[in-house]
Amino acid sequence: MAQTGFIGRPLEAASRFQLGGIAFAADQIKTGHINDTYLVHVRRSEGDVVRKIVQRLNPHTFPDPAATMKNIMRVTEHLQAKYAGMPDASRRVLHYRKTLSGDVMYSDKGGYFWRCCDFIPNAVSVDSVADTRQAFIAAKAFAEFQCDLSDLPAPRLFESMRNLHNTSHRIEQLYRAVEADACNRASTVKKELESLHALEYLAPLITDALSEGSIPERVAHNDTKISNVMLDKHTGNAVCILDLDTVMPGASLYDFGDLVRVAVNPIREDERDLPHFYFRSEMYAATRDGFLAGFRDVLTAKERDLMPIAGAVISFELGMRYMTDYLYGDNYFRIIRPHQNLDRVRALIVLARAIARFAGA
Ligand code: GN1
Ligand code: MG
Repeated sequence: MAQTGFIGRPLEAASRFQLGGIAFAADQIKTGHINDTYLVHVRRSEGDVVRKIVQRLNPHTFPDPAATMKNIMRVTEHLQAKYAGMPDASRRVLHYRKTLSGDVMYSDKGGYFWRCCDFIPNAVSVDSVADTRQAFIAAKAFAEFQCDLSDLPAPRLFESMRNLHNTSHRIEQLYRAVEADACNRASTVKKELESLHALEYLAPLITDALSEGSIPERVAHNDTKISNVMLDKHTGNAVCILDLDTVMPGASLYDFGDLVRVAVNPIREDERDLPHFYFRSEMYAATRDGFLAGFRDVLTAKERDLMPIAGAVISFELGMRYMTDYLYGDNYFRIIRPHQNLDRVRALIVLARAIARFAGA
């Protein structure tokens, strides 16, 4: 599976970290739309082989990698201290490695930033939710993640991606993209734009509650798709939360909404055969129960009230983000075929409508 075209760079980057051996092979991991991720094999001086995850940050998404990485180090060190002495402590949270000069990132000749963390053994990551047990486990794990960070000492985390879940701001961005019409695509997506327009009433539901203070600000993960939780290979239980770039101040409902977006959807994010879509209500119930179990009694009544609609808000928002990217020519989200972003938009419109209908909104 080694990607020879890519192999030089991750190995070169890995060699800049304190790994106790020589990195000799790299495989690209192709999940994720933003960063470039590699599994690197390292032969240690003792003769055994260990695995590391080496990642190149996308500088367009994360314009201040040092601040993003500072957040990640604060979060992981907080969790490492919390889990110390517990069973499986070394797998429960990511451990980042320092460079030979003691930094948390290596900057290559092209100005790209790289980081390196330990590989989590005997665990798997899945792209879709197989059953209600898995939905429950993932939701509980992300809720516990938020809870375990609720006592993170000041200062407030840096906003590594401002307005990531500011849904009204996403509408403005979409309008600007339509106006710019950089690739002459706007006239071809009129129907989809109208469908998105009809969903705009969803935009203020979470962000306004947050800015008015009727729901609390919490440290949120902000990207809670199921592939971002590692599951134990044998038991299926949650082991470790991944993809910490967007961990920053947010709302419990951003994370819950994104969990619902993935769990209730039986088809792929970019599915073209939309008649196969149906709303998986049992997955919604399992996600809700897992999230409530992970939060125990911490969620406020207002947060609980907004839970049913949160998945529609996040699906609509992501639909607008994909549409914006499509109109500008597919520069943000990685695509592997033409019009993939538009297919994602169409699937998300169907999904947002179905969740809104379910929530009675
Ligand atoms: C992106 O690259 P990945 O898969 O971690 C995006 C999320 C979207 C997700 C949709 C930083 O996440 O916000 O929900 O795609 N991450 C960023 O699959 O924009
Ligand atoms: Mg992500």
